[in-house]
Amino acid sequence: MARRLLPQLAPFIDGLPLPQRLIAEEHHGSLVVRMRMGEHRFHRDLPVSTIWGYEGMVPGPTIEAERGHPVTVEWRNELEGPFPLEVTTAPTHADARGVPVQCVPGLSGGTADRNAAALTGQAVVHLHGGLTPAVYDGWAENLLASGQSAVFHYPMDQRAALLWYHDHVMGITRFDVYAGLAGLWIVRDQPERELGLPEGPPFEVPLLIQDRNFDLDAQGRLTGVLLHKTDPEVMEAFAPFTVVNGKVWPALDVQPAIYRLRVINASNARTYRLVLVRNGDPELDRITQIGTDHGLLRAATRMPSDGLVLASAERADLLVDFSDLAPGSELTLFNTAKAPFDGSPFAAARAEMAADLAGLLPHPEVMRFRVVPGSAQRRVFPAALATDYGAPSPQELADAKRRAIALVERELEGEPNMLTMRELAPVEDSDSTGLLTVTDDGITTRYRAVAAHFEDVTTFFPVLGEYEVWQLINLTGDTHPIHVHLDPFQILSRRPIRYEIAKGGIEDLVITAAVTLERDPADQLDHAIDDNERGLKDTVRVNPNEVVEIAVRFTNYSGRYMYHCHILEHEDRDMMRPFVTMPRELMPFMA
Ligand SMILES: [Cu+2]
Repeated sequence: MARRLLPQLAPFIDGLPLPQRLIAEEHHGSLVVRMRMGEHRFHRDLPVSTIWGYEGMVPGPTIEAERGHPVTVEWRNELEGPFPLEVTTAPTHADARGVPVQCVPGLSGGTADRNAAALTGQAVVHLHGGLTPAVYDGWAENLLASGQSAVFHYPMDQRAALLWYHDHVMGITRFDVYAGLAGLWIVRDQPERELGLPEGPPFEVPLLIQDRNFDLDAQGRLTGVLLHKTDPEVMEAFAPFTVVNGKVWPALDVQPAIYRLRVINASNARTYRLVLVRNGDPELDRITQIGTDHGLLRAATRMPSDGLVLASAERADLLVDFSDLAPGSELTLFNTAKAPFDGSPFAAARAEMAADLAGLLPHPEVMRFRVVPGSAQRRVFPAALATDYGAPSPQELADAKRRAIALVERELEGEPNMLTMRELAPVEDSDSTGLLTVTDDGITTRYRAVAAHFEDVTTFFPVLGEYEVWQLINLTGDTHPIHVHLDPFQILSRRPIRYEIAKGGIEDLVITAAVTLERDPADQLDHAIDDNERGLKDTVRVNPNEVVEIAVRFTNYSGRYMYHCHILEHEDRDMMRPFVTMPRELMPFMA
Protein backbone atom coordinates (compact mmCIF):
# COMPACT_ATOMS: atom_id res chain seq x y z
CA MET A 1 0.00 0.00 0.00
CA ALA A 2 1.62 3.25 -1.11
CA ARG A 3 -0.87 5.46 0.69
CA ARG A 4 0.43 7.51 3.59
CA LEU A 5 -1.59 8.62 6.55
CA LEU A 6 -1.10 12.17 7.75
CA PRO A 7 0.29 11.98 11.25
CA GLN A 8 -2.09 13.44 13.82
CA LEU A 9 0.88 14.80 15.75
CA ALA A 10 3.69 16.94 14.35
CA PRO A 11 7.03 15.11 14.45
CA PHE A 12 10.27 16.44 15.96
CA ILE A 13 8.56 19.04 18.17
CA ASP A 14 9.46 17.89 21.65
CA GLY A 15 13.02 17.63 22.88
CA LEU A 16 14.21 14.14 23.74
CA PRO A 17 13.76 13.73 27.49
CA LEU A 18 16.60 12.13 29.42
CA PRO A 19 15.28 9.82 32.12
CA GLN A 20 16.16 10.83 35.66
CA ARG A 21 19.35 9.10 36.82
CA LEU A 22 19.30 7.12 40.04
CA ILE A 23 22.93 6.34 40.85
CA ALA A 24 23.09 3.49 43.33
CA GLU A 25 26.47 4.55 44.77
CA GLU A 26 24.98 7.87 45.86
CA HIS A 27 22.46 5.92 47.94
CA HIS A 28 24.95 3.41 49.37
CA GLY A 29 23.46 0.75 47.10
CA SER A 30 20.09 0.93 48.79
CA LEU A 31 17.21 2.24 46.71
CA VAL A 32 13.48 2.62 47.10
CA VAL A 33 11.45 2.64 43.90
CA ARG A 34 7.73 3.21 44.05
CA MET A 35 5.32 2.09 41.36
CA ARG A 36 2.79 4.87 41.10
CA MET A 37 0.15 6.38 38.96
CA GLY A 38 1.51 9.45 37.22
CA GLU A 39 0.65 12.07 34.68
CA HIS A 40 2.72 12.23 31.54
CA ARG A 41 2.55 14.22 28.33
CA PHE A 42 3.64 12.09 25.37
CA HIS A 43 3.62 15.06 22.98
CA ARG A 44 3.23 18.84 23.21
CA ASP A 45 -0.09 18.65 21.38
CA LEU A 46 -1.52 15.73 23.36
CA PRO A 47 -3.53 16.07 26.55
CA VAL A 48 -1.87 14.66 29.64
CA SER A 49 -1.99 10.87 29.88
CA THR A 50 -2.44 8.87 33.04
CA ILE A 51 0.27 6.23 33.31
CA TRP A 52 1.57 3.64 35.73
CA GLY A 53 5.29 4.06 36.08
CA TYR A 54 8.25 3.52 38.36
CA GLU A 55 8.28 6.71 40.43
CA GLY A 56 5.25 7.67 38.35
CA MET A 57 7.41 8.35 35.31
CA VAL A 58 7.69 7.10 31.71
CA PRO A 59 10.27 5.67 31.47
CA GLY A 60 11.20 5.09 35.10
CA PRO A 61 14.46 6.44 36.53
CA THR A 62 17.63 5.01 35.00
CA ILE A 63 19.32 3.05 37.77
CA GLU A 64 23.11 3.11 37.44
CA ALA A 65 25.13 0.50 39.30
CA GLU A 66 28.77 -0.50 39.58
CA ARG A 67 29.90 -4.04 38.94
CA GLY A 68 30.61 -5.87 42.18
CA HIS A 69 28.66 -3.37 44.27
CA PRO A 70 25.36 -5.01 45.21
CA VAL A 71 22.18 -3.00 44.88
CA THR A 72 19.13 -3.47 47.04
CA VAL A 73 15.83 -2.15 45.77
CA GLU A 74 12.70 -1.95 47.83
CA TRP A 75 10.02 -2.16 45.16
CA ARG A 76 6.89 -0.54 46.59
CA ASN A 77 3.67 -1.12 44.79
CA GLU A 78 1.68 2.08 45.30
CA LEU A 79 -0.31 1.75 42.09
CA GLU A 80 -3.81 3.15 42.22
CA GLY A 81 -6.75 2.57 39.97
CA PRO A 82 -8.45 2.94 37.73
CA PHE A 83 -6.33 1.00 35.25
CA PRO A 84 -4.86 3.76 33.06
CA LEU A 85 -5.05 1.84 29.81
CA GLU A 86 -7.89 1.12 27.43
CA VAL A 87 -7.69 -2.36 25.99
CA THR A 88 -9.71 -3.40 22.99
CA THR A 89 -9.90 -5.85 20.14
CA ALA A 90 -11.38 -4.05 17.16
CA PRO A 91 -14.10 -6.01 15.33
CA THR A 92 -12.29 -5.89 11.97
CA HIS A 93 -8.69 -5.88 10.79
CA ALA A 94 -9.23 -2.84 8.55
CA ASP A 95 -11.61 0.12 8.69
CA ALA A 96 -14.10 1.24 6.03
CA ARG A 97 -11.29 2.90 4.06
CA GLY A 98 -9.31 -0.31 4.05
CA VAL A 99 -6.76 1.04 6.51
CA PRO A 100 -5.67 -1.53 9.11
CA VAL A 101 -7.13 -0.39 12.41
CA GLN A 102 -3.79 -0.74 14.19
CA CYS A 103 -2.41 2.09 12.02
CA VAL A 104 -4.81 4.65 13.47
CA PRO A 105 -5.76 5.89 16.93
CA GLY A 106 -9.12 5.25 18.57
CA LEU A 107 -11.07 2.13 19.44
CA SER A 108 -12.02 1.45 15.77
CA GLY A 109 -15.40 0.08 16.83
CA GLY A 110 -14.02 -2.03 19.63
CA THR A 111 -15.33 -1.94 23.15
CA ALA A 112 -13.11 -1.39 26.15
CA ASP A 113 -12.16 -4.73 27.72
CA ARG A 114 -13.89 -4.88 31.09
CA ASN A 115 -11.50 -7.41 32.58
CA ALA A 116 -8.59 -5.13 31.78
CA ALA A 117 -10.43 -2.12 33.19
CA ALA A 118 -10.89 -4.06 36.43
CA LEU A 119 -7.16 -4.58 36.96
CA THR A 120 -6.04 -3.10 40.25
CA GLY A 121 -2.30 -2.91 39.94
CA GLN A 122 -0.69 -6.31 40.49
CA ALA A 123 3.01 -6.01 39.76
CA VAL A 124 6.29 -7.91 39.85
CA VAL A 125 9.63 -6.51 38.76
CA HIS A 126 12.10 -8.37 36.56
CA LEU A 127 15.59 -7.02 35.90
CA HIS A 128 16.09 -8.07 32.30
CA GLY A 129 19.70 -9.13 31.79
CA GLY A 130 20.35 -9.34 35.50
CA LEU A 131 22.41 -12.21 36.92
CA THR A 132 19.95 -12.37 39.74
CA PRO A 133 19.21 -15.07 42.34
CA ALA A 134 15.92 -16.80 41.52
CA VAL A 135 14.06 -15.37 44.50
CA TYR A 136 14.68 -11.83 43.19
CA ASP A 137 14.23 -12.55 39.49
CA GLY A 138 10.58 -11.55 39.39
CA TRP A 139 8.81 -14.88 38.90
CA ALA A 140 5.66 -14.03 36.94
CA GLU A 141 3.31 -15.44 39.56
CA ASN A 142 4.91 -13.90 42.65
CA LEU A 143 2.85 -10.74 42.64
CA LEU A 144 2.70 -7.65 44.74
CA ALA A 145 -0.74 -6.12 45.14
CA SER A 146 -1.12 -2.41 45.63
CA GLY A 147 0.12 -1.56 49.11
CA GLN A 148 2.62 -4.43 49.19
CA SER A 149 6.37 -4.21 48.76
CA ALA A 150 9.39 -6.46 48.39
CA VAL A 151 13.12 -5.98 48.88
CA PHE A 152 15.16 -7.46 46.02
CA HIS A 153 18.92 -7.96 46.21
CA TYR A 154 20.88 -7.60 42.99
CA PRO A 155 24.48 -8.83 43.36
CA MET A 156 25.67 -6.87 40.28
CA ASP A 157 28.36 -9.49 39.84
CA GLN A 158 28.21 -9.02 36.08
CA ARG A 159 29.89 -7.10 33.30
CA ALA A 160 28.96 -3.58 32.27
CA ALA A 161 25.80 -3.55 30.15
CA LEU A 162 22.53 -1.82 29.51
CA LEU A 163 19.81 -3.78 31.29
CA TRP A 164 16.24 -2.81 31.88
CA TYR A 165 13.68 -3.44 34.55
CA HIS A 166 10.06 -3.98 33.74
CA ASP A 167 6.89 -5.58 34.93
CA HIS A 168 6.47 -9.33 34.37
CA VAL A 169 3.02 -10.26 35.75
CA MET A 170 1.60 -13.54 34.48
CA GLY A 171 -0.91 -12.94 31.70
CA ILE A 172 -0.83 -9.11 31.78
CA THR A 173 2.81 -8.14 31.23
CA ARG A 174 1.69 -6.60 27.92
CA PHE A 175 -0.66 -4.24 29.73
CA ASP A 176 1.56 -3.32 32.69
CA VAL A 177 4.54 -2.51 30.48
CA TYR A 178 2.36 -0.61 28.01
CA ALA A 179 0.94 1.43 30.91
CA GLY A 180 4.50 2.59 31.60
CA LEU A 181 6.21 0.10 33.91
CA ALA A 182 9.69 0.02 32.35
CA GLY A 183 13.02 1.69 33.06
CA LEU A 184 16.70 1.37 32.24
CA TRP A 185 19.44 -0.07 34.44
CA ILE A 186 23.06 0.52 33.49
CA VAL A 187 25.89 -1.55 34.95
CA ARG A 188 29.32 0.04 34.70
CA ASP A 189 32.74 -1.44 35.29
CA GLN A 190 36.42 -0.60 35.17
CA PRO A 191 37.40 -2.47 31.98
CA GLU A 192 34.76 -0.52 30.09
CA ARG A 193 35.75 2.76 31.70
CA GLU A 194 39.34 2.26 30.58
CA LEU A 195 38.18 2.49 26.97
CA GLY A 196 37.29 6.12 27.59
CA LEU A 197 33.75 5.83 26.28
CA PRO A 198 31.28 8.60 27.03
CA GLU A 199 29.62 8.07 30.39
CA GLY A 200 26.62 10.14 31.42
CA PRO A 201 25.33 13.35 29.85
CA PRO A 202 25.70 14.97 27.49
CA PHE A 203 27.45 12.43 25.26
CA GLU A 204 25.94 9.20 26.55
CA VAL A 205 22.24 9.15 25.70
CA PRO A 206 19.83 6.31 26.40
CA LEU A 207 17.10 5.76 23.81
CA LEU A 208 14.20 3.64 25.03
CA ILE A 209 11.97 3.05 22.03
CA GLN A 210 8.33 2.03 22.26
CA ASP A 211 5.21 2.29 20.15
CA ARG A 212 2.03 3.68 21.65
CA ASN A 213 -1.52 4.41 20.59
CA PHE A 214 -4.15 6.73 22.04
CA ASP A 215 -7.91 6.96 22.12
CA LEU A 216 -9.98 9.60 20.32
CA ASP A 217 -12.86 11.70 21.58
CA ALA A 218 -16.22 12.03 19.83
CA GLN A 219 -14.78 14.78 17.62
CA GLY A 220 -11.89 12.58 16.53
CA ARG A 221 -9.28 14.41 18.62
CA LEU A 222 -6.56 12.52 20.44
CA THR A 223 -7.39 12.25 24.14
CA GLY A 224 -4.03 11.08 25.44
CA VAL A 225 -5.63 7.96 26.93
CA LEU A 226 -3.26 5.06 26.27
CA LEU A 227 -4.79 2.42 24.03
CA HIS A 228 -3.73 -1.22 23.58
CA LYS A 229 -5.54 -2.26 20.39
CA THR A 230 -5.45 -5.59 18.63
CA ASP A 231 -7.65 -6.96 15.87
CA PRO A 232 -9.14 -10.31 14.81
CA GLU A 233 -6.19 -11.12 12.56
CA VAL A 234 -3.26 -9.75 14.56
CA MET A 235 -2.94 -10.72 18.22
CA GLU A 236 -0.05 -8.31 18.87
CA ALA A 237 -0.59 -4.58 19.48
CA PHE A 238 1.41 -2.53 16.97
CA ALA A 239 0.84 1.16 17.63
CA PRO A 240 1.26 4.03 15.14
CA PHE A 241 3.20 6.49 17.31
CA THR A 242 6.87 5.87 18.03
CA VAL A 243 7.83 7.08 21.48
CA VAL A 244 11.46 7.60 22.55
CA ASN A 245 12.10 8.15 26.26
CA GLY A 246 8.41 8.92 26.62
CA LYS A 247 7.97 11.43 23.77
CA VAL A 248 6.41 10.89 20.36
CA TRP A 249 9.00 11.50 17.59
CA PRO A 250 11.34 13.70 19.67
CA ALA A 251 14.38 15.69 18.57
CA LEU A 252 17.80 15.87 20.20
CA ASP A 253 20.25 18.74 19.76
CA VAL A 254 23.76 17.36 19.37
CA GLN A 255 27.16 19.00 19.31
CA PRO A 256 29.61 18.13 16.54
CA ALA A 257 31.00 15.22 18.55
CA ILE A 258 30.77 11.47 19.02
CA TYR A 259 27.72 10.38 20.95
CA ARG A 260 27.19 7.09 22.66
CA LEU A 261 23.59 5.97 22.18
CA ARG A 262 22.36 3.17 24.44
CA VAL A 263 19.39 1.89 22.46
CA ILE A 264 16.73 -0.53 23.64
CA ASN A 265 13.59 -1.72 21.98
CA ALA A 266 11.11 -1.71 24.86
CA SER A 267 8.04 -2.13 22.64
CA ASN A 268 5.51 -4.86 23.29
CA ALA A 269 5.82 -6.46 19.88
CA ARG A 270 7.27 -4.16 17.25
CA THR A 271 10.68 -4.84 15.77
CA TYR A 272 12.65 -1.82 14.53
CA ARG A 273 15.19 -1.68 11.74
CA LEU A 274 16.85 1.69 12.32
CA VAL A 275 18.37 3.74 9.54
CA LEU A 276 19.96 7.15 10.05
CA VAL A 277 19.19 9.45 7.11
CA ARG A 278 20.59 12.87 6.18
CA ASN A 279 19.47 14.79 3.11
CA GLY A 280 17.58 11.74 1.90
CA ASP A 281 20.53 9.37 2.05
CA PRO A 282 21.28 6.69 4.64
CA GLU A 283 24.39 7.40 6.69
CA LEU A 284 24.92 4.11 8.45
CA ASP A 285 28.69 4.55 8.26
CA ARG A 286 28.36 7.23 10.90
CA ILE A 287 27.45 4.51 13.38
CA THR A 288 29.69 1.95 15.03
CA GLN A 289 28.19 -0.69 17.27
CA ILE A 290 30.29 -1.49 20.31
CA GLY A 291 27.93 -3.45 22.51
CA THR A 292 24.89 -5.69 22.60
CA ASP A 293 22.55 -7.13 25.25
CA HIS A 294 25.20 -8.06 27.84
CA GLY A 295 27.72 -5.37 27.10
CA LEU A 296 30.73 -4.84 24.91
CA LEU A 297 31.38 -6.84 21.77
CA ARG A 298 34.89 -8.16 21.22
CA ALA A 299 35.30 -5.79 18.29
CA ALA A 300 33.44 -2.77 17.06
CA THR A 301 31.17 -3.52 14.10
CA ARG A 302 29.51 -1.56 11.35
CA MET A 303 25.79 -1.47 10.89
CA PRO A 304 24.17 -4.21 8.83
CA SER A 305 23.59 -2.77 5.33
CA ASP A 306 19.81 -2.59 5.75
CA GLY A 307 20.03 -0.99 9.20
CA LEU A 308 20.11 -1.97 12.85
CA VAL A 309 17.48 -4.58 13.66
CA LEU A 310 16.28 -4.63 17.24
CA ALA A 311 13.42 -6.89 18.28
CA SER A 312 11.65 -6.45 21.60
CA ALA A 313 14.16 -6.34 24.47
CA GLU A 314 17.29 -6.31 22.29
CA ARG A 315 19.87 -3.59 23.03
CA ALA A 316 22.63 -1.88 21.10
CA ASP A 317 25.48 0.31 22.33
CA LEU A 318 26.31 2.69 19.48
CA LEU A 319 28.87 5.38 18.79
CA VAL A 320 27.52 7.95 16.37
CA ASP A 321 29.93 10.46 14.88
CA PHE A 322 28.41 13.91 14.30
CA SER A 323 31.80 15.64 14.48
CA ASP A 324 32.06 16.58 10.79
CA LEU A 325 28.63 18.18 10.60
CA ALA A 326 27.86 21.87 10.37
CA PRO A 327 25.38 23.47 12.74
CA GLY A 328 21.88 23.15 11.33
CA SER A 329 22.49 19.67 9.93
CA GLU A 330 19.58 17.36 10.55
CA LEU A 331 19.63 13.58 10.71
CA THR A 332 16.50 11.51 11.07
CA LEU A 333 16.23 8.02 12.42
CA PHE A 334 13.71 5.91 10.48
CA ASN A 335 12.28 2.47 11.11
CA THR A 336 11.91 0.26 8.03
CA ALA A 337 10.60 -2.91 9.69
CA LYS A 338 7.05 -3.87 8.88
CA ALA A 339 4.91 -5.58 11.48
CA PRO A 340 4.59 -8.36 12.36
CA PHE A 341 8.27 -8.62 11.50
CA ASP A 342 9.37 -11.63 9.49
CA GLY A 343 12.97 -10.71 8.71
CA SER A 344 12.19 -9.43 5.19
CA PRO A 345 14.84 -7.04 3.90
CA PHE A 346 14.23 -3.38 3.06
CA ALA A 347 16.89 -1.25 1.40
CA ALA A 348 18.27 1.49 3.64
CA ALA A 349 18.29 3.87 0.68
CA ARG A 350 14.48 3.79 0.70
CA ALA A 351 14.09 4.40 4.44
CA GLU A 352 12.16 7.66 4.01
CA MET A 353 9.61 5.74 1.93
CA ALA A 354 9.19 2.90 4.40
CA ALA A 355 5.61 3.79 5.37
CA ASP A 356 3.53 0.68 4.79
CA LEU A 357 -0.06 0.47 5.99
CA ALA A 358 -0.39 -3.24 5.21
CA GLY A 359 2.85 -3.69 7.17
CA LEU A 360 1.33 -1.78 10.13
CA LEU A 361 4.00 0.90 9.76
CA PRO A 362 2.08 4.12 9.06
CA HIS A 363 4.83 6.45 10.24
CA PRO A 364 8.43 5.25 9.89
CA GLU A 365 9.89 8.28 11.73
CA VAL A 366 11.57 7.55 15.07
CA MET A 367 13.43 10.72 16.07
CA ARG A 368 15.67 13.49 14.76
CA PHE A 369 19.15 14.77 15.64
CA ARG A 370 19.87 18.47 15.06
CA VAL A 371 23.47 19.61 15.08
CA VAL A 372 24.03 22.77 17.09
CA PRO A 373 27.16 24.94 17.26
CA GLY A 374 30.06 23.66 19.30
CA SER A 375 33.73 22.96 18.88
CA ALA A 376 34.21 19.79 16.90
CA GLN A 377 35.37 16.94 19.10
CA ARG A 378 36.81 14.02 17.24
CA ARG A 379 38.10 11.04 19.14
CA VAL A 380 39.25 7.58 18.28
CA PHE A 381 38.10 4.69 20.40
CA PRO A 382 39.86 1.31 20.40
CA ALA A 383 38.61 -1.21 17.85
CA ALA A 384 39.32 -4.09 20.24
CA LEU A 385 36.78 -3.98 23.02
CA ALA A 386 35.90 -6.92 25.26
CA THR A 387 38.60 -9.47 26.09
CA ASP A 388 36.79 -11.29 28.89
CA TYR A 389 34.88 -13.94 26.96
CA GLY A 390 35.39 -16.36 24.12
CA ALA A 391 33.31 -18.80 22.17
CA PRO A 392 32.63 -22.11 23.91
CA SER A 393 35.33 -24.64 23.03
CA PRO A 394 34.62 -27.62 20.71
CA GLN A 395 35.01 -29.88 23.74
CA GLU A 396 32.53 -27.88 25.79
CA LEU A 397 30.06 -28.05 22.92
CA ALA A 398 30.64 -31.76 22.32
CA ASP A 399 29.81 -32.42 25.96
CA ALA A 400 26.90 -30.02 26.06
CA LYS A 401 23.40 -31.14 26.88
CA ARG A 402 21.22 -30.49 23.82
CA ARG A 403 17.64 -29.29 23.98
CA ALA A 404 15.13 -28.60 21.24
CA ILE A 405 12.22 -26.19 21.27
CA ALA A 406 9.68 -25.70 18.50
CA LEU A 407 7.98 -22.34 18.04
CA VAL A 408 4.54 -23.10 16.66
CA GLU A 409 1.31 -21.46 15.66
CA ARG A 410 -1.80 -23.20 16.84
CA GLU A 411 -5.12 -22.53 15.17
CA LEU A 412 -7.95 -21.77 17.53
CA GLU A 413 -11.61 -21.51 16.70
CA GLY A 414 -13.06 -18.02 16.91
CA GLU A 415 -9.77 -16.47 18.06
CA PRO A 416 -6.55 -15.37 16.41
CA ASN A 417 -4.00 -18.15 16.11
CA MET A 418 -1.95 -18.68 19.22
CA LEU A 419 1.83 -18.50 18.96
CA THR A 420 3.45 -20.73 21.50
CA MET A 421 6.26 -23.19 22.16
CA ARG A 422 6.76 -26.93 22.47
CA GLU A 423 9.62 -28.46 24.38
CA LEU A 424 10.80 -31.55 22.56
CA ALA A 425 12.32 -34.81 23.75
CA PRO A 426 14.00 -37.33 21.43
CA VAL A 427 12.21 -40.66 21.11
CA GLU A 428 13.04 -44.15 19.81
CA ASP A 429 12.16 -45.06 16.24
CA SER A 430 9.44 -47.42 17.36
CA ASP A 431 7.37 -44.53 18.63
CA SER A 432 5.84 -43.52 15.35
CA THR A 433 2.85 -41.21 15.56
CA GLY A 434 2.56 -37.52 16.36
CA LEU A 435 6.26 -36.79 16.08
CA LEU A 436 8.36 -33.92 14.90
CA THR A 437 11.32 -35.07 12.88
CA VAL A 438 14.43 -33.02 12.22
CA THR A 439 16.63 -34.14 9.35
CA ASP A 440 20.12 -32.67 9.25
CA ASP A 441 22.56 -33.89 6.62
CA GLY A 442 20.65 -37.15 6.15
CA ILE A 443 20.36 -37.95 9.84
CA THR A 444 16.86 -37.81 11.27
CA THR A 445 16.08 -37.17 14.93
CA ARG A 446 12.55 -37.86 16.12
CA TYR A 447 10.98 -35.80 18.85
CA ARG A 448 7.85 -35.88 20.91
CA ALA A 449 6.43 -32.71 22.46
CA VAL A 450 6.70 -32.98 26.23
CA ALA A 451 5.51 -29.54 27.33
CA ALA A 452 3.26 -26.96 25.73
CA HIS A 453 2.03 -24.59 28.45
CA PHE A 454 3.72 -22.60 31.17
CA GLU A 455 2.10 -24.76 33.83
CA ASP A 456 3.13 -28.07 32.24
CA VAL A 457 5.76 -30.13 34.01
CA THR A 458 9.27 -28.67 34.02
CA THR A 459 11.58 -30.55 31.67
CA PHE A 460 14.70 -28.32 31.58
CA PHE A 461 17.11 -28.79 34.49
CA PRO A 462 20.41 -27.21 33.39
CA VAL A 463 23.44 -27.98 35.53
CA LEU A 464 25.38 -24.97 36.76
CA GLY A 465 28.71 -24.40 35.08
CA GLU A 466 28.02 -26.64 32.07
CA TYR A 467 27.29 -25.48 28.55
CA GLU A 468 23.97 -26.39 26.99
CA VAL A 469 22.97 -26.05 23.36
CA TRP A 470 19.38 -24.99 22.80
CA GLN A 471 17.97 -25.43 19.34
CA LEU A 472 15.08 -23.07 18.54
CA ILE A 473 13.03 -24.28 15.58
CA ASN A 474 10.65 -21.70 14.11
CA LEU A 475 7.60 -23.23 12.44
CA THR A 476 5.70 -19.92 12.26
CA GLY A 477 5.64 -17.01 9.84
CA ASP A 478 6.95 -14.43 12.34
CA THR A 479 10.28 -13.54 13.90
CA HIS A 480 10.27 -14.34 17.63
CA PRO A 481 12.77 -12.70 20.00
CA ILE A 482 13.48 -15.50 22.47
CA HIS A 483 14.74 -14.33 25.86
CA VAL A 484 16.43 -16.55 28.44
CA HIS A 485 16.55 -15.28 32.01
CA LEU A 486 19.73 -15.38 34.12
CA ASP A 487 23.00 -15.89 32.20
CA PRO A 488 23.69 -14.64 28.68
CA PHE A 489 24.24 -16.95 25.72
CA GLN A 490 26.13 -16.94 22.45
CA ILE A 491 24.55 -17.64 19.08
CA LEU A 492 26.19 -20.71 17.51
CA SER A 493 24.31 -20.92 14.24
CA ARG A 494 21.36 -19.66 12.30
CA ARG A 495 20.34 -22.00 9.50
CA PRO A 496 17.51 -22.20 6.98
CA ILE A 497 14.94 -24.97 7.22
CA ARG A 498 12.04 -26.19 5.19
CA TYR A 499 9.21 -27.96 6.92
CA GLU A 500 5.86 -29.56 6.50
CA ILE A 501 3.24 -29.58 9.19
CA ALA A 502 0.60 -32.26 8.88
CA LYS A 503 -2.96 -30.96 8.59
CA GLY A 504 -4.05 -30.20 12.14
CA GLY A 505 -0.53 -31.23 13.14
CA ILE A 506 -0.13 -28.68 15.93
CA GLU A 507 -2.15 -29.88 18.86
CA ASP A 508 -1.42 -29.54 22.53
CA LEU A 509 1.15 -32.24 23.10
CA VAL A 510 0.97 -33.84 19.69
CA ILE A 511 2.92 -32.18 16.98
CA THR A 512 3.25 -33.78 13.58
CA ALA A 513 5.80 -32.08 11.41
CA ALA A 514 8.90 -32.81 9.34
CA VAL A 515 11.76 -30.34 9.42
CA THR A 516 14.75 -30.51 7.07
CA LEU A 517 17.82 -28.36 7.52
CA GLU A 518 17.96 -26.98 4.04
CA ARG A 519 16.71 -23.89 2.32
CA ASP A 520 13.14 -23.71 1.10
CA PRO A 521 13.37 -22.56 -2.55
CA ALA A 522 10.82 -19.80 -1.87
CA ASP A 523 12.73 -18.48 1.14
CA GLN A 524 14.35 -15.06 0.61
CA LEU A 525 16.05 -14.56 4.00
CA ASP A 526 19.79 -14.93 4.30
CA HIS A 527 19.71 -16.57 7.77
CA ALA A 528 23.10 -15.11 8.67
CA ILE A 529 24.39 -14.18 12.11
CA ASP A 530 25.05 -10.44 11.99
CA ASP A 531 28.42 -9.26 13.33
CA ASN A 532 26.59 -7.34 16.03
CA GLU A 533 25.07 -10.62 17.27
CA ARG A 534 28.51 -12.14 17.95
CA GLY A 535 28.50 -11.06 21.57
CA LEU A 536 26.81 -12.00 24.81
CA LYS A 537 23.09 -11.99 24.11
CA ASP A 538 20.02 -12.59 26.23
CA THR A 539 17.45 -12.21 23.47
CA VAL A 540 17.79 -13.71 20.00
CA ARG A 541 15.64 -13.28 16.93
CA VAL A 542 14.44 -16.54 15.45
CA ASN A 543 13.18 -15.79 11.94
CA PRO A 544 10.70 -17.79 9.87
CA ASN A 545 12.12 -20.88 8.14
CA GLU A 546 15.00 -20.90 10.56
CA VAL A 547 16.72 -22.87 13.28
CA VAL A 548 18.88 -20.94 15.73
CA GLU A 549 21.28 -22.69 18.07
CA ILE A 550 22.49 -20.94 21.18
CA ALA A 551 25.09 -22.01 23.74
CA VAL A 552 24.13 -21.05 27.27
CA ARG A 553 25.96 -21.74 30.51
CA PHE A 554 24.28 -20.89 33.78
CA THR A 555 26.79 -20.03 36.43
CA ASN A 556 25.98 -19.04 39.98
CA TYR A 557 22.35 -19.25 40.90
CA SER A 558 20.17 -22.31 41.40
CA GLY A 559 16.46 -22.04 41.07
CA ARG A 560 13.40 -21.58 38.96
CA TYR A 561 13.64 -19.17 36.05
CA MET A 562 11.76 -18.51 32.82
CA TYR A 563 12.49 -18.27 29.14
CA HIS A 564 10.03 -16.86 26.68
CA CYS A 565 9.27 -14.93 23.56
CA HIS A 566 9.69 -11.22 24.31
CA ILE A 567 6.76 -10.25 22.16
CA LEU A 568 4.68 -9.54 25.22
CA GLU A 569 1.41 -10.60 23.60
CA HIS A 570 3.02 -14.00 22.90
CA GLU A 571 4.60 -14.30 26.33
CA ASP A 572 1.29 -13.52 28.02
CA ARG A 573 -0.44 -16.22 26.03
CA ASP A 574 1.80 -19.10 26.98
CA MET A 575 4.91 -18.54 24.86
CA MET A 576 6.85 -18.89 28.09
CA ARG A 577 8.27 -21.84 29.98
CA PRO A 578 10.14 -22.49 33.22
CA PHE A 579 13.57 -24.02 33.71
CA VAL A 580 15.36 -24.93 36.92
CA THR A 581 19.11 -24.49 37.26
CA MET A 582 20.72 -27.16 39.44
CA PRO A 583 24.05 -27.48 41.25
CA ARG A 584 25.90 -30.50 39.89
CA GLU A 585 26.20 -32.06 43.35
CA LEU A 586 22.43 -32.48 43.59
CA MET A 587 21.99 -34.26 40.27
CA PRO A 588 22.64 -37.82 41.62
CA PHE A 589 19.76 -37.30 44.00
CA MET A 590 17.23 -36.11 41.45
CA ALA A 591 14.65 -38.77 40.56
CU1 LIG B 1 6.76 -14.75 19.80
